Amino acid sequence: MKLYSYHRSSAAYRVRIALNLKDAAHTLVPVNLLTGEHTQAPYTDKQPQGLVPCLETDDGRFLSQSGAIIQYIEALYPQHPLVPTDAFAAAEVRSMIDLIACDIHPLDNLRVLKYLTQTLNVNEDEKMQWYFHWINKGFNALEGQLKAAPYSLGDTVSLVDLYLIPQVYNALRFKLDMTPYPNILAIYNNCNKLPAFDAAKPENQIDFPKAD
Ligand SMILES: N[C@@H](CCC(=O)N[C@@H](CS)C(=O)NCC(=O)O)C(=O)O
Repeated sequence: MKLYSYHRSSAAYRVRIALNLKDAAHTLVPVNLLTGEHTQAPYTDKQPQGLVPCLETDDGRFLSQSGAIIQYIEALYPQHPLVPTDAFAAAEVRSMIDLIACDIHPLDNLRVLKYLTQTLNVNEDEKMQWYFHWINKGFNALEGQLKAAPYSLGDTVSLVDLYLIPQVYNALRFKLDMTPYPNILAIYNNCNKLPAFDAAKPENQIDFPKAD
């Protein structure tokens, strides 16, 4: 399998963690979001939305959307399941990952922040106000739902951790005050002690800029 990835992409970061946790053989192919490589062919022939990540399967098929890609990886590698078998617990996982993937991530995504500044002429301060508003709303709701002992659902790493850790990484990069979120921060620190999470970090990717 090949994963088309960008070091700082939260959506690609989720998939990188899944591939590492499952010990799935794969190659990472960097796509440069800063030069706009993702918005042009040949990348858009693989991912028509012009977003990362995209997975190329061993038989040459392409799959978009991090959630769908993780679902495929989970089906290929069912060992160490990322979702509990209990119906309610599985739905709770879905509820928490949707909170991150649908209600935080798209609002604070690069293309949305760029649209605010470049098309709507929002200034840098207002852009950051927007960013913090949506991430705080999401983290406030999530903080109380997490078990934080040591991972999002308790003793076992789950899909929630795969979505949470990249979102926290992004928040820390933008210097979000994490004081109101001790559970979220504890889970972040605990997950990052695991090799699968560590190897998936932006700074451990081959396309991470040397000067950063
Ligand atoms: N729902 C998509 C989101 C993908 C997405 O938004 N990717 C971002 C990086 S995290 C991207 O490619 N952004 C390019 C841009 O904003 O121009 C998924 O989960 O795969």
